[in-house]
Formats: sequence, structure tokens, C-alpha cells
Amino acid sequence: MADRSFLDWPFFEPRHRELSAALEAWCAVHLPVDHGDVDAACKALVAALGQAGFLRHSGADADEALDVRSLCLIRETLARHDALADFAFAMQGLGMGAVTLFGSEAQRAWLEKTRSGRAIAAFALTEPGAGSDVANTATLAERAPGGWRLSGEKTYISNGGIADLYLIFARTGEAPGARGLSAFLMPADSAGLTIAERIEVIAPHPLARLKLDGVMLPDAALIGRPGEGFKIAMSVLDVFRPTVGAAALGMARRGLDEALARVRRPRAGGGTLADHQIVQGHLADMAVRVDAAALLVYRAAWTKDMGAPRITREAAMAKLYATEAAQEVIDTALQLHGGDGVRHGSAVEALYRDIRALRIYEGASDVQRVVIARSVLG
Ligand code: COS
Repeated sequence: MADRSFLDWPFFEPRHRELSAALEAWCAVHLPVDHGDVDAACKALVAALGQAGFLRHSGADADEALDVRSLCLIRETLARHDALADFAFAMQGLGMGAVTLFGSEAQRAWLEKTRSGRAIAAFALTEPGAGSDVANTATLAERAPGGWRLSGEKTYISNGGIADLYLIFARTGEAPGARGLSAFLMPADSAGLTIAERIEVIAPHPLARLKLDGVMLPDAALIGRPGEGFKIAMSVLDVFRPTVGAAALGMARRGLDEALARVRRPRAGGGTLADHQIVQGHLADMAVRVDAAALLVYRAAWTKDMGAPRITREAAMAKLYATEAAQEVIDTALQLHGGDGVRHGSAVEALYRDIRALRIYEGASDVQRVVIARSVLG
């Protein structure tokens, strides 16, 4: 059982401890799931998380704020049990983040479906020619009678192929660069939208390249005002980057748990690996990294929940540190397992693959460094 004493930290309220306990009990019964068919597994996970009520936390009603601590607690807990369950939960929140934060009343109607697990959401920002450099987005949205016509390509889109709706960013051209982008809600059955490629990755989940060939969207699909897309994307990422850190934290806790179980095992020649000071040193480093990551993640979440208008710096620090630290923790956990660590199907081998993408998606580590450096340079 992972250390849960952090729940007594002052960042949390009784409702967070209740949420954590309820989800822990749910996970013990429902996770891990079979990952054989990731599309089917994700659809089933979204439906199950919706039915159990946990997806309510992936969005918020018009008169309430997203509770970032709950988002983080849920991601941390799910990721500790099953990375695919974390993925299924996370994408409902990220995909609908722009609607939760900036959506019109009509657009918010979709939230009822995504928060109950009856619709799957996706966040379509990255392009073949614009990953870290969002200001360079090339997908075009041109004025057309009654709305907008969108053309271009989006890639590495999580839930691509199984989503019911995509939150898509395109160039509307009010100004060059970052000031000329807009955000749109695009239902998956829009004519002209095709899944050009399904992308296989080291920790399989639904992922695709999308092609938009003259997709017509009504005026009502625009989120916010024309030209606000970049700021909408960044505001959504500010809220969700700490949750990526939280998922990494969950994986790191699992890595530490697996390592502890391993080093306590009696050895043929007597004693345990844990008897060795060098192994104890590794365990100490892992434990410090886990707690430091937790402090940064929940500091960011708490700061937002306390009403801070922007948590750009805190979010970047949480994501950068927690994902990099988790990679190190998991690498050490695998090392302590010796040959068993690299066996396909072992828990640490899966963690080793699962953690890698978190240092890349929602802003690669070097993007977080740029954001933090800009902040400290003032
Ligand atoms: N919240 C609100 N507004 C923000 C913001 C934020 N977090 N960050 C920047 N802005 C605003 C700036 O204030 C600026 O506004 P003005 O034009 O009014 O001055 C505008 O947006 C442009 O900002 P900036 O000049 O900092 O943009 P850059 O092109 O330099 O981009 C980075 C900055 C690299 C940080 C950004 O492109 C980024 O985060 N890239 C990674 C994208 C990502 O996470 N992709 C993964 C997709 S999901 S898998």
C-alpha cells in the first residue's frame, strides 16, 4: 500500500480524503484492466469512471471552479493502479478544459456527456510542423457562410479515433503568430474529418493523426472570441500540467512500492537486498523525489484552487520536476529488480514504458524549463 500520509498535508480538505478513499476502493475492485484492445479498454474505462461518478471531477458547473486538487488526486491514484485508467480520465478533463473554462452555455451541454462517461473528448493542438511552438499552428479556419471552414492536420492526438468530439485550435488570422489562433469544438462526425493514421507508441493508447479537409463548423463552435485560441490553450495547459505531474507521481509511488517489495524479499544466501546500505541509499533518494514531486504538484493545485488567476510557473515546475523525478524513481526500481525488471509484463517494465510520454506531452520538459526561466527572469 502506497504512503498516503500526504493526505494530512494542509493542502487538502476532508472531501479530498473522502474522494481518495472512495477511489482507492474502486481501483481495488476494477483495476488493472486488460490492455489488449486499447480502444475497447478506454471506452469501457470512460464508461465505468463515469458511472462511478469520478468523471464529474473532470469538469465543473458554470457556477463552480474546477477543483485541481481533486483532478490531481484522481490522476495520481489511477496512475498508481493502471496507466490506461489515468489516461481515460485525464483526456476527458483536458479535452473539455476549454469548454469548462471558456465555453458558452450551449457548448457546456457537452460537459454533461463527458462528465458522465457518455462521450469521449480529445484535445487537438499539436501539428506535424508545430509541437512545442504552438504560435506556429498552421491549420486554417477560414470564414464561410454561417461559420468556419477548417483545413489542415493534427497529430499525436490522444483519443484520436475513439473521441466523440475534438477541441481543435486553428489559425483564424487576426494577427500573426500567437494572436491569430482560435479554439473550436468539432464533433467527430463532422464531414471532412478523417483519421489519417493510427499511431503506435511504447505505452499503447488510442492516438492518431487527423486530417481536416474543409470541415464546416457553425459560428456556435467557436470558443471565446476569434484570436483568443492561444491564450485559451495556455490557460487550459496551466490547469492540466499539474495533473500530468500528479500522474507521474502516482507512477513513481508505484515504482517505490514495487522496489520496496522486491528489496524486502528473503535472498537464497540469507538476508535481503534492503540490508545493504547502497540499496538503502537508493530508496532514500526515491522517497525524497516522491515527496518533493508531491509538494510541487499539490502546491500548484492548491494555489489554483485558492483563486490564483494564473499558475503558469507553479504548473511548469510541478510537471517538470514530477515527470523527470518519476522517470528516475522508476528506472531505479527497475534496476533493483535485476533481470526481472526488463521482463515484458513485469510491473516495473510497464511503468518504465508508461512514464516516458509524460516528459513530452502537454509541454515537453524543455518547454517547462523555458516557461520557468522566463518567470524567474521576470
Ligand atoms: N496563460 C495565459 N496567457 C498566456 C500564457 C498562459 N499560460 N502563456 C502565454 N500567454 C500569452 C502571453 O501573455 C502573450 O500575450 P500577449 O500577446 O498579449 O503579450 C501570448 O500568450 C503569447 O505568449 P508567448 O510570447 O509567451 O508565446 P510563445 O510563442 O513564446 O510560446 C510556449 C510559449 C513555448 C511556452 C508555448 O508555445 C507552449 O507552452 N508550448 C508547448 C505547447 C504544448 O504544451 N503542447 C502540447 C500539446 S497537448 S499534448
